[in-house]
Amino acid sequence: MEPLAWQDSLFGSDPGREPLSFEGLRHEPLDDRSWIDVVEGWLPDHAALFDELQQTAPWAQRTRRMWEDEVLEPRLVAVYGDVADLPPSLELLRATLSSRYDVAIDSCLVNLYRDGNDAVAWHGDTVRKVLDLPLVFTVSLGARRQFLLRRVEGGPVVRGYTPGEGDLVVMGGRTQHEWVHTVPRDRRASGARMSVTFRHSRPVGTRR
Ligand SMILES: O=C(O)CCC(=O)C(=O)O
Repeated sequence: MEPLAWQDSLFGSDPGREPLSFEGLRHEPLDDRSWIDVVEGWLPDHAALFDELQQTAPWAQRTRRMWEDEVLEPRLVAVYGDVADLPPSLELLRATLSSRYDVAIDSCLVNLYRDGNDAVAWHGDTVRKVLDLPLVFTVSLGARRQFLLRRVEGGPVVRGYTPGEGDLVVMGGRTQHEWVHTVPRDRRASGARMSVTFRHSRPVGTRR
């Protein structure tokens, strides 16, 4: 793959910052059943992981059925179905999040938004079909992009974030059932972004 550019912000990386610390965590309820946790700059050295994954991850562009047509998804994805195959850099993130949230994270999918034309449409994650209260963890690498939430039945955007540059966003409670999220197209995006997403298939609190 051609190297992808993303523009480091003047205030982005803070090399003095403790990596993978939850000290600055903000717990932000969406309502009384759903919530978002945010840790800005959770992975200060996000650029190194961006470069590593760009070169080594099993990238694919999937298709999606739209009426009669097969259309290409507007982003690349790399799926690690078996977490035993994770490279050490991703295993460290997985183990840290598993331990903090007391959950057996057992899959990892990385999205690559090559530029502002890449996006993901409004959706709730399919893990909601097997879990009542799923956690979905996202570590953002590279450029910032909008990440928006609205209620599943429709209506306006209720919450917006601009994750990138090592931020951690965790969706919890009933978020996948009662809310939907999107990363919309953005012609002003400053460059490429990756989202490293982690999911689990057994309830929280059943790690062993
Ligand atoms: O890139 C993001 O932050 C969201 C990714 C997402 O919605 C997904 O993988 O289902």
